Amino acid sequence: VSPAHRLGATHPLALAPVISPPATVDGFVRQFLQNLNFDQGVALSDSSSTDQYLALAGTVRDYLMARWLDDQSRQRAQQSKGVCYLSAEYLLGRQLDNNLLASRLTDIATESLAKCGIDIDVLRQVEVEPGLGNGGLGRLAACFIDSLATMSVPSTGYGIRYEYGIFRQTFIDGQQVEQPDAWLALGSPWEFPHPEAAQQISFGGHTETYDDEDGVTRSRWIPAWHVQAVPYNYMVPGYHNGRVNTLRLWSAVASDAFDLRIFNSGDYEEAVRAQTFAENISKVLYPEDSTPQGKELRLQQQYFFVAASIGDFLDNVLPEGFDLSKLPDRVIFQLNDTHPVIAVPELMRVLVDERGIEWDAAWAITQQCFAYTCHTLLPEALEVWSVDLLGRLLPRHLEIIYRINDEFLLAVRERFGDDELRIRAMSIIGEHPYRSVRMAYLATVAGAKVNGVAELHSQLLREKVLPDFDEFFPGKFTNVTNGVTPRRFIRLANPDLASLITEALGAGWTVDLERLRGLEAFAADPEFRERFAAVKAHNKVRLASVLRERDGIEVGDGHMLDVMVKRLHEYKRQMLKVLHIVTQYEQVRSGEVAASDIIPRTFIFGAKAAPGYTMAKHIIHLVNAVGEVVNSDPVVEGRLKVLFPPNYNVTLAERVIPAADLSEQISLAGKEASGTGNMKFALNGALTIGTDDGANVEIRKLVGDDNFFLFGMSEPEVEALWAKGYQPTEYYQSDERLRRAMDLIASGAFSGGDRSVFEPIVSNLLYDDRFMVLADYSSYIEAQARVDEAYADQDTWSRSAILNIARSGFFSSDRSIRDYIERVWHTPPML
Ligand code: F58
Repeated sequence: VSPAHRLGATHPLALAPVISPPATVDGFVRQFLQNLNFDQGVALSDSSSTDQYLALAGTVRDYLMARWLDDQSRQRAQQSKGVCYLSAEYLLGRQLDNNLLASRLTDIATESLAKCGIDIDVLRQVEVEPGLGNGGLGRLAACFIDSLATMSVPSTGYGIRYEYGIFRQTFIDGQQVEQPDAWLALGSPWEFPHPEAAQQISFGGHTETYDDEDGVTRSRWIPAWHVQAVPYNYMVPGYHNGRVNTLRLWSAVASDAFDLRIFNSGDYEEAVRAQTFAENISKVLYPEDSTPQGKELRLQQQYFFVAASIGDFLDNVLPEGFDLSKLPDRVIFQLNDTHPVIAVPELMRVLVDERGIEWDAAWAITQQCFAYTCHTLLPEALEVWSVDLLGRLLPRHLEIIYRINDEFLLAVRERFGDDELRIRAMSIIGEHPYRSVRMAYLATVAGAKVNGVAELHSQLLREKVLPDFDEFFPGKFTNVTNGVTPRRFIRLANPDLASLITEALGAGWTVDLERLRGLEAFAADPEFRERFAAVKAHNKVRLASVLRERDGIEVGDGHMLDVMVKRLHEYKRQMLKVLHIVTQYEQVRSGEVAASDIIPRTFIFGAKAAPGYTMAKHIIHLVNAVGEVVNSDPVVEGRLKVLFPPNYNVTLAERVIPAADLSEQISLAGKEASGTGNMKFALNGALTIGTDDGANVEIRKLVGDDNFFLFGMSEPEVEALWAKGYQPTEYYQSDERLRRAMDLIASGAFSGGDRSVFEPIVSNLLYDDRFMVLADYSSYIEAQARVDEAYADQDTWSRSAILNIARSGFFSSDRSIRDYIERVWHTPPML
């Protein structure tokens, strides 16, 4: 009996499958006008661009709907294993073009709107991208759900529907000022709220013991307060495969029961305050990148979304009466960094306290249901929660964590003997500087697999960060090198390159990126190289017009585009780039180099600093200040330009990356876990100047040393220098170019003569320099000279650029997902 029959439906339409509108211009126009009139409530003649955009989005949704509904029931019905991707961040980027592309509607939509007198390009600009992530980690999650859908992996992405995403960055006098990102202000046409499917999430209170019917003493949680988690569903269409997966983001609202109790006590203001308190949980994305802040609200967010997601899976995805001992055959929860790791004790709590499963059996289930991806190596970035805070917010979970730890340490003792040092080192509970739960350790103990995000990172994770765990859990550690979706980052972002590739290789490369190998043969063809160069030149023109309109800034005509876009962090070493620029400028200013001898370059920066990260903000200020001086000093004859468009985001990335000639990936070796921007640039035919760090290592191996500008110390060399004792001043004293560049900054030349403005940067580099900027300076300057030399021969440069594309097919997120399936998830493909 079909579900419709079960309702007692008799009309043939009610019994038919959902019907998609006809995929024709007439069908599209009809649906669009219907949405404009009936959903937006306006006539075409009176409609604003926003109305039109919302109606267009609604129309694209309508075309995807039948498949989405179909896939949802299929995923519920099928008995095989699926992936629940748990991530606190999804940095999605704009949805319209992606969804048009996936559903093959781009041409029809363009023509249909033109017939209505509307330029679709204008509507594209209306969309505000959902910036529900900080940087690489959030963007990776977005690439992964695209690949999961494209590869028909039964899967759901779970996360948080932040009301405010990553802040909007503006500059005032060259300094970063943050503005709230009200991305929902104009309405959000891609989401489907389901308040009726809300999950109740509890917090606080205490635990108590009681004897169950069998006389066994058990613990239970008496929480103090609750909030409702309301799911908002987003379509995640696969590329040209008819699949539509779901991204489910949770939004917090006050629970009725809680309100009512307070209302009944007659305290109206308190009731409203309580509501605000509850809704704060999903109010704003934490803009900290790399160093977690340990704030209570953040732990609330983490628990809120994982408890809702696990509850949703158990209640709504599993069939009634499901035998939970079989849970590992049905689901793997992938933990995107430590942010969702509180899911581990939550699943234990549900299994033991709510479903009455005995501890050991529950633990055996739990250990097979989780896998953990680590995205960092910086020790200060490994998340810990104070026992105090965790115990206050989630007392039962703390008990569970203690028991997991006790049993784990017992097993460690059995294996390694009473080696107290080692036991202290491996304990999930840290003691210094305060008692805390080490979330990465908890994830490692609970996860069936633990992976790093590039070869080098995974190796260092095993050897340097968690060596005891590697020894204790043989086979648990693995690597899955990151990847990026070629749909968004080549096909959509670089349409001309995509056409050129398709012309050369046929259309299959968008879902089988290794086919780009076929371009190697074309790299030798002078005509193809010329056509590639024309595409690059055109992308520069497109970027120039975006920057002119967006920010009123001008890219230098005929310049090499040298781009460094990523979060601002000392380990990523934007300062090294600044020192290179200042060196070149100083050489012209002092007359050592004639301006006419400079290879014209425009340096483009894009970077947000965490609002509380003072040094990062100083560096942003310095970049802007250097730009202001260099760009207006006639001595450089316009041959050096420094541009820093504010508010770098996915939308801007899609314009900047295809236009770039040179990709700056210059972190201190051993610090950048992987990087994914590096992959996007290589795939768009930029050459990389980079250290042997993160996925740069793999990029260089694949593209070859002739097509990559390597510089700087290797990770072992970095270690050796630390061991020997690093003295940054030695480099300052012995390298004249470096000294002159630093002195120019210190002199106030970029701060109207005020020497105090950039003094914190200068003294930090001279007397601390944790990320060894000065040690790698000379090697970097020499590599940049090689870049200049190579760029002078445009034809050879194009050849290298094409080889970069041809040899980077490995970095598709489709390949990453295949690796996860093979090494971590072991999920069969969906029927
Ligand atoms: C990034 N991490 C890594 N963290 O830095 C980068 O090398 C890697 O390519 C990428 O993950 C994907 O694996 C990262 O973006 C964050 O943004 C966290 C946000 C929440 C607070 C802690 C940092």
